Amino acid sequence: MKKQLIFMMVLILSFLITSCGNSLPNNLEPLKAYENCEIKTLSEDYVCVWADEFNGSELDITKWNIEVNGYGGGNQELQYYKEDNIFVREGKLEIEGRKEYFSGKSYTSGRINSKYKGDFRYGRVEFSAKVPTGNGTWSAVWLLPTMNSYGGWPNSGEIDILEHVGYDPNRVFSSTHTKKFNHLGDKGSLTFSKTLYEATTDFNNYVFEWEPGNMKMYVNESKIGEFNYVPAYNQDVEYKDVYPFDQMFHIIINLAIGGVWGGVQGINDEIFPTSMYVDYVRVYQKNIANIDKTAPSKPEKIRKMTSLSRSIFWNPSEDDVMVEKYAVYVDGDFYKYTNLNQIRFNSLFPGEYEITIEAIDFTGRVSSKSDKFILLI
Ligand SMILES: [Ca+2]
Ligand SMILES: [Ca+2]
Repeated sequence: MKKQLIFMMVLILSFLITSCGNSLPNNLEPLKAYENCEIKTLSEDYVCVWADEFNGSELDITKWNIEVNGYGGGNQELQYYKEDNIFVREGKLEIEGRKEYFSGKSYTSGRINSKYKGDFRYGRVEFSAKVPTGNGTWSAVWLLPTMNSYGGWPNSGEIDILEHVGYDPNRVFSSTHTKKFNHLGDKGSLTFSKTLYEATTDFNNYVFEWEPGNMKMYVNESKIGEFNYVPAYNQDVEYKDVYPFDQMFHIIINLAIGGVWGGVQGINDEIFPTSMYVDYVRVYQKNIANIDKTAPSKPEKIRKMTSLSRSIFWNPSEDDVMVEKYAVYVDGDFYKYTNLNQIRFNSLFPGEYEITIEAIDFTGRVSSKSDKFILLI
């Protein structure tokens, strides 16, 4: 009897400790650092959640898929991607481009991706890479959407953290591709470049920081470019058409040969074999459960979009960490969540509606409701 009582008391006590220890509205837990990441935290904000230090003697296929094909990447590239062009040695990934006939192609090389093995939504990707030089190489470390929630390429987006072509050795490029802005469309992709004399001679540290509505690329701590969702400049489309970057993405590393960009100045066969190297890839995410303390600010300045019918946007709410989404209400009833500060009311009949909006952060904290906005459809 006494034993049972003590057991009960311990149970109640531990329940109390558990319920007091985490008072976040959505019970979000702190992140645990991935143990095989060489740098497990960056300040108190970021925790390493996925990494490959390339320390073994072969590619870790629990983290990567090896692509084998002669498809040309959709860019008329000339390589056949094979497994035996990919090495892990001396603590680094090496992808070797060769002048080698294989299955109808004149060159071979390698491409790996982390789909379903390293997929994430928001965070910070950091890697160290050295890329080859000489006409014909086209190196890239980039991201593609895991689920294509908004449709096939380019509608679900593409994020190129690092692209480099061998005929332009001292420059690195960062780009995004979307339905509205892509390299096959009349508006082109959105691209930044930076002069980097050491791109092909040294390992350089590349960083991609990704938050809702904002993405920044850096090399050696100096910014290459920044991509933001600005609805005022895109009043003709829903946010997903210019900024589908609110879903899971995964990493791709490849060395292409030739193609619509890499092959612009031809291919110098004298450069082969030649390799791109990656020392590590680390993915960090903000330890939101530990650092988020306050609710977002009230959504402000709701207004109608000028060229897209039945659509509104508003100023993004401020938060101490990040706003995850907005809850949109029509005549006081919940209508829909939207991840960025824009929505189209596809299912409303013509009429007059009273719209209110709340901002919600990743801990589930909710802002106060916006002022009412009268929408005429
Ligand atoms: Ca390494
Ligand atoms: Ca917050």
